[in-house]
Amino acid sequence: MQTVDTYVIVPTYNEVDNIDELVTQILDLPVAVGIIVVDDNSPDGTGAAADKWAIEYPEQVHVVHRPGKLGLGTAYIAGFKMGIQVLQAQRLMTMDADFSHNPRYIPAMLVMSADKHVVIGSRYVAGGGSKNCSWKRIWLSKIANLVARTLLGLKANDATAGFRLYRREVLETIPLDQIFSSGYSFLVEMLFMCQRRGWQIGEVPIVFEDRRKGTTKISRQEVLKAQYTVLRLFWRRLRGREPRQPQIPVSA
Ligand SMILES: Nc1nc2c(ncn2[C@@H]2O[C@H](COP(=O)(O)OP(=O)(O)OP(=O)(O)O)[C@@H](O)[C@H]2O)c(=O)[nH]1
Ligand SMILES: [Mg+2]
Repeated sequence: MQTVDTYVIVPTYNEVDNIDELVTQILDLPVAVGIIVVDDNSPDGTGAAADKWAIEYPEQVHVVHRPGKLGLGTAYIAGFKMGIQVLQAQRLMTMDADFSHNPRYIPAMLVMSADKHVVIGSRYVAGGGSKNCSWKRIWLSKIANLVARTLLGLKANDATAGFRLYRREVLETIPLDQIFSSGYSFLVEMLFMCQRRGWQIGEVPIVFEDRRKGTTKISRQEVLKAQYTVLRLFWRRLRGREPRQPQIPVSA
């Protein structure tokens, strides 16, 4: 078996209907990737379902258990720490558990990571798109992207996507414990930090599909919190608190 140096972080909260199929599909990919499930003590038993995979595939599947719902952003951070400090990962990916992010795009994202430090699975580049999403969901995403790109100067076309790959050296420069957002706006804050530090960002087209099973965790409160995060980062940008570094060349 190939040694695993890339792990996909999958934050879960009540994803018992999705987790088995997702782990199966990731392990079946023609590339060697491991999985770090970060479960927030899901009442539906997702954590226990993930544990069964970790027992069967101790090299590839790892589970971080947290005591309660602590937010998407902090779940990613817990996964990054596990990947960097414990598993010595060279690349860490993030994706949702609900099949909105199809694992079939992982190989193409890995290929692009040879030339880019951060790779986004993107709805808004040629070949990408959204399937079966309500107009409300599509507009929420489009407006969030427009605002983040305009106020923060983000260059990526899909700045709010949760399907990403970060090379290890990128994560080593980001002060994870200082990230302000605990929820969905973590994604915007993280991208802002990566871009300002000069890391090169690429996008692979993906078709985002609305979740088939389970329920959304995005609340009105999350949307408000995201607006606050963007304004806070905009203020930091205006005050020159996050100086723009020159682009860093990509090494092999
Ligand atoms: N560990 C953890 N996972 C979370 C938390 N909130 C959301 N998630 C997971 O993060 C991923 C994205 O959440 P979703 O509810 O699907 O949000 P979304 O994809 O933006 O919204 P939908 O389009 O409605 O599915 C899913 O795998 C969730 O189970 C949380 O507080 N803790
Ligand atoms: Mg989802």
